[in-house]
Amino acid sequence: MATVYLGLGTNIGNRKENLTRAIEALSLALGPCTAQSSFIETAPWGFDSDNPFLNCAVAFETELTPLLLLDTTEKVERELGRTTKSSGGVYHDRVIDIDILLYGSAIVETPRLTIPHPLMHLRNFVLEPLAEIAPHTIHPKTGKSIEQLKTELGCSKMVKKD
Ligand code: PH2
Ligand code: MG
Ligand code: MG
Repeated sequence: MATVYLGLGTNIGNRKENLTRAIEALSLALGPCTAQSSFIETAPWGFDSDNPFLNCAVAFETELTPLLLLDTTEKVERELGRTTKSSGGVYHDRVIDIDILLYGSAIVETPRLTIPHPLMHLRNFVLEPLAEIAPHTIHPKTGKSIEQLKTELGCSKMVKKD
């Protein structure tokens, strides 16, 4: 059994409903969500858009391998209506994005999947909600806690939405 942390984001449609529906669908596939951060409004990072994001972080316990977990998160993204995938650092507005941030203390480097998420330590919209539910969890690549990574990145102004 591994504790996995997922980062969820949405910037079109009813964003609160999108996050809630994604968490429900993930719970059906994986079992109960064991921790959930608040929903945080964040500015689009890495691309220009008029549509602000709602982000959150959640935890699950799972027996699935990392790649089977990725199949599951991608299936839930499709079920919720996601049609495009961002690649090569080119981002688009999206109904839902579910990223695997951490899988226990595993380091996974395959063409399809990299864990820890390769950009998580650079993103306030990930570290802020993740620090609410896993402040002392160690990022296995840097050896630093989530709280420490968040402090080092510096916090931008974020608005809690629930
Ligand atoms: N996701 C991205 C790119 N930029 N910005 C915010 N604020 N929130 C996101 O979830 C997000 C982003 C790529 O997946
Ligand atoms: Mg993403
Ligand atoms: Mg993604």
